[in-house]
Amino acid sequence: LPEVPSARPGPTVPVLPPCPDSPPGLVGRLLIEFTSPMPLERVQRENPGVLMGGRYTPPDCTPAQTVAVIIPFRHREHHLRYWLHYLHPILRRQRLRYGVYVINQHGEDTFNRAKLLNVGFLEALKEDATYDCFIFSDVDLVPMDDRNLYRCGDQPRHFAIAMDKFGFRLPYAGYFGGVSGLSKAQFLRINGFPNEYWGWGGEDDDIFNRISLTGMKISRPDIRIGRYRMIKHDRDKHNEPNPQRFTKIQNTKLTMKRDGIGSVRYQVLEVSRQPLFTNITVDIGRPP
Ligand code: UDH
Repeated sequence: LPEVPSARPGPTVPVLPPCPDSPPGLVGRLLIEFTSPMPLERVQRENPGVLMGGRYTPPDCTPAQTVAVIIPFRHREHHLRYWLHYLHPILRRQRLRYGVYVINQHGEDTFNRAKLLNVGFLEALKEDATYDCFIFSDVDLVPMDDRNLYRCGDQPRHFAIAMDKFGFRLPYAGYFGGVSGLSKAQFLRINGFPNEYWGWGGEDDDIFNRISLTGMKISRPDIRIGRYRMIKHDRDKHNEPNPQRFTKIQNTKLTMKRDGIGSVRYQVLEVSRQPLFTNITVDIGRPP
């Protein structure tokens, strides 16, 4: 009888099935409150599957995307603990492969949210070149429903559409603030975000303009699902409303070509991998 060559046994690599479009373990509406104290040790204990730097990969399936969650930050440690407490379990149930990046503005000069988000995009990619979806989230916003999936789609996504502080409604049709998501390609197509909005306001409208001007449309969840609680706070120091914002948002078409991810200048002062997130402290300069 002819001898049939036997297949050589090699190392077995378990091949996990693709993660389902609708994750089976979601619970829907969530009870969100910010009254009980939230020590970081407790949040760590609750999330043993989250690796150093705030990285997570589902154990039972292969996600289609790798998601970098980018948080603009300064002096909000107390909010960050609630955010981590609520978001890690939600993102795990959503079967995401993700990492959490806190982009911490160094010093006490005027805050610049959009520039920090640009820094987050570049620095996350330096950590892991496979990131292909970027979710930009304020530190004080927690979704009230885990069916609001933190993923990217074929259009830029606005997640925080029904916040408690706006009576669970969109405040105006072009609102794109709070929590948004763009694929890497969508982000690059709009030249990233503006670097020249110092202080509070306008940068989210500029981003909305960039998206419209490049022929894309905002995608949003159902209004019953895109609900958020915001942690109540007073206005921060050094983030006063920017009086230039009204004129600046008239000029996005002219400014977006020169001001964006292609022109962002900054200096990273420290990258530190914490148990539940990666902290990147950055000097982004000050307004001219
Ligand atoms: N942020 C910081 N530190 C700051 C300023 C802003 O971390 O000093 C970040 C943080 O992620 C925050 C986001 O930027 O969620 C947006 O800033 P914001 O929360 O100040 O903006 P929002 O529109 O509030 O939510 C404006 C001040 C409202 C004062 C209302 C008083 N009742």
